[in-house]
Amino acid sequence: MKISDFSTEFEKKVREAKRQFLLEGFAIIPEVWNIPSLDKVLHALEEVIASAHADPVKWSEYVLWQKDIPIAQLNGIPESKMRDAFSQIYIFGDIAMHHFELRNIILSPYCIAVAQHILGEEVICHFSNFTGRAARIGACCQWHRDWPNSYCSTRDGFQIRLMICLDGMKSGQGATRVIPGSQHWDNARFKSWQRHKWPLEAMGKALLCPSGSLVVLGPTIVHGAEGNRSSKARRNLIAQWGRKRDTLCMQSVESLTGYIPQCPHFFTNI
Ligand SMILES: O=C(O)CCC(=O)C(=O)O
Repeated sequence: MKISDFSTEFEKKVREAKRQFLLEGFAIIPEVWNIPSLDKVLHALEEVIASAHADPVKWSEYVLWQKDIPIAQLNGIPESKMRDAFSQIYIFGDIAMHHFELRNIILSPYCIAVAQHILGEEVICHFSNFTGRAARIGACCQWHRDWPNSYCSTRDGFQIRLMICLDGMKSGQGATRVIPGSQHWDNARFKSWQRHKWPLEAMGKALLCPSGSLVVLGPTIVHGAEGNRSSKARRNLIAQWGRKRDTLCMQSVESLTGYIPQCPHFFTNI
């Protein structure tokens, strides 16, 4: 796909996303993929998830189960559903490595174009994962910033997370929440705010979007995610991208670490 193959509607959405990102530290690009085109991706994801359930020991290097996260993240799940909650996948690391359909969507021209337009120059992929929030028993994720972090950080903080929202995110479905304005806080302000342990549901703004949307999170926007209490799963594929020229610190190298797109998809900066 060349840049000339993008629809004007997509180009308009990406330009709008950059405007939103510069102002708010995050952006929502609705309906980048249509539902039929997500079918094969969901099918691939279900296949990979089924393999992990069938042989957890074999997949232990990649999978973080809900049984292994702090119990507070499962608050609100009834005792009778805890066993089931424990057996859900929270994060599946290096997800692009496990199926070509997953790699294809994570490295799709849409994602590359968004990463390049937002970061404003040649980009490099850092890592990918699947973040799951199962229907009714999906865990929450506490308030945090993505930069700096001990798993994978650029030295100077020029990095973004792209979340492909396969099921969309509705209220009560484990939507990501952000604290507007927090991208400008210095670290001391963030740390003192974090000490209050603010509840997730009551604070900030939920990033609601339909299936097939792409959410962009900047490095310092404070965010978390509600537990999923709805009857629909909330499955996101996440990739972190940075500028090609930046120094990267990584705990372990993934299959997409260092991937540089061969075909640039720049939009002019108008
Ligand atoms: O799953 C989410 O909604 C948020 C993911 C997240 O916090 C992250 O990738 O840093």
